[in-house]
Amino acid sequence: MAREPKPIDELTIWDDAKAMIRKGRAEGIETVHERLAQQTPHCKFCELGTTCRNCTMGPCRISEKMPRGVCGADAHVVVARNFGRFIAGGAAGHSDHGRDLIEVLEAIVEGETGDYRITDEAKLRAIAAEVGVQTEGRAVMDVARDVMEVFYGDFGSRKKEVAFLSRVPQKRKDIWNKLGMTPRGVDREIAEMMHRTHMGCDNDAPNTLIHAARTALADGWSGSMIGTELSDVIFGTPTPRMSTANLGVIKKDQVNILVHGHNPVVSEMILAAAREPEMVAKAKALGATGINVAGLCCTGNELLMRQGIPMAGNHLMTELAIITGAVEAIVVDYQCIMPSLVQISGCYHTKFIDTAQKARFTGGIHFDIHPHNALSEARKIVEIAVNAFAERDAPRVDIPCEPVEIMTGFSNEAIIGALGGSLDPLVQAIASGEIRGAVGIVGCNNPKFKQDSMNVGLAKELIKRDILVLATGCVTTAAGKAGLLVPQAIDMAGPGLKKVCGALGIPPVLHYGSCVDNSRIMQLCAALANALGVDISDLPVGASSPEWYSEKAAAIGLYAVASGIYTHLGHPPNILGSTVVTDLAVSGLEGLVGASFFIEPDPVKTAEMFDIRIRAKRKALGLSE
Ligand code: SF4
Ligand code: MSK
Repeated sequence: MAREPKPIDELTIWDDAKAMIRKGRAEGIETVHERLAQQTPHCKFCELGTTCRNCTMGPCRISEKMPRGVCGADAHVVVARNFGRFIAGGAAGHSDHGRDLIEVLEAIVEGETGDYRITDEAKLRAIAAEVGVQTEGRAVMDVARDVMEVFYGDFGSRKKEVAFLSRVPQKRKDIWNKLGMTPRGVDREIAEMMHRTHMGCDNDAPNTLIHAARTALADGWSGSMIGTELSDVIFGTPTPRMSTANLGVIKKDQVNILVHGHNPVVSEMILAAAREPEMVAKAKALGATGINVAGLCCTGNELLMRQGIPMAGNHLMTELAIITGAVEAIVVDYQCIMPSLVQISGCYHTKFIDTAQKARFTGGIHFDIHPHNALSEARKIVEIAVNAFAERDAPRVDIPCEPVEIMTGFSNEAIIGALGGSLDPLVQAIASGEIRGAVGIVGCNNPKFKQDSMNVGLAKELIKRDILVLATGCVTTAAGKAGLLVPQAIDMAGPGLKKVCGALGIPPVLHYGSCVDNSRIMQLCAALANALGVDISDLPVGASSPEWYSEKAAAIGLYAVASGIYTHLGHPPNILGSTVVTDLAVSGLEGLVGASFFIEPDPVKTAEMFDIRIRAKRKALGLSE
């Protein structure tokens, strides 16, 4: 029997969220929390990962009484196959996002768009040199064309390794080569995972997991990394700037447009159109004081990092933002967009607008956006939003709080700039113990957790221990709302971190970008390891996805581990039905790649685990613990 939804106080740590869940319930609007209650308890076989529907001799459920599927597959094979496909899904999402940026670069190079351009030529030339493209004395478009070809090549089958492995320490590459884990091509590894998990192929769980790691590495060191780097080239490399966050960024007197999804290609155009004086004049003619473009999830992070737009919320705030009754349009690209947003938009005057052929929503208004028509289509979208302002039902508007300040825009280039041009001061701060280590806290919300309790709780516990936190994805908004993304947050940090961040005028939790921008963290770790002449697994660093939900987050976790980074998850993926797979994930991988996962739902205990790990890594490097 379905369960009753939990009391509101148990669902989230945020007052703005509580107010909107309450308003939604009063107005008869169902959200993720009600639907989770309806779906609980979940299927036990699926939770354990022991159900298989990879062929029509099944579907099969593996248990003590029924230890093998119709084909003979046991629990280990079934769990490994399911996990492998889960990882392939995540890698496909990030990497297809990366490919879309290559297509925009191609449109620029071929002169097929005037809406996009190369904004950061220096970065283009820098990455060209890293992937073996000649730059000296060459015109920018010639360099861009060759970079485009190299990156398209990363998606194919002709390479021995993807291009950005040029960044990886040789010791790490040797490990991958020995294990057969070197990512050769993004689409190749994903396709091979689908092949291996067909009935009658890879029936050895550890072998399937090695390929899962290779698939994830193709995501982290290619698909995602290309997404990040080309976004910087096209839209500009982020630099530190101030902005605001929480539902209070939605303005009562303005046309509010929320951009949601992951890829900045469309949302940058929406912002550009909304800033055009003619469009603002139209909004004013209808009684609004302006047009406010605010972000949700990672498209929000992308525009926040580069343009400083305000951030309305993370994953579990997306439905609640509409319930304010003050959103004229929600414009989406792809990934993490709950289909329920269409229904909730329909309860208000909100227009739900989808923009990607590969992410259509029944009931949404569709615009087919491509590089050649992006800005003109964006203008039509903004006009729809402006006109919707006249349909707003004023008595139903409730914006529950005032926004809080945040600092954003921490790319590696910005960090190196702030450090005076090299990583040396960071290396010295780590060596002296002022910064004892660093942990990337990344990923999502999941209604199975009290929203952001782990995301925020862990960040606070780590900075207290002089461990620098780099945040991406939906953790960024959580950290911002908790006051951790402003320089004054050093008051919550330990003495060493307080000193270093205070001197630089930066927060102890750095907003490092969107989900694909975890590649920035990987690049930083590789650069630190290269600077010290060690492997990534030797560094006093860690990664965590406390409240993760998505296939993409699992792929991120796996490429972090395979890169040598000890990685925490707040709850396990659906693998517990196999001791072989579970043991490999939480311990066996340590012997193979020098890192493993650990699962822990408590933020204090998690921080303690990281502390122990960082102490051990520091000691092995000959540093004070
Ligand atoms: Fe069952 Fe094997 Fe078919 Fe899976 S592949 S559904 S375990 S028969
Ligand atoms: S949006 S993958 S809920 S971080 Fe990147 Fe947030 Fe997780 Fe989506």
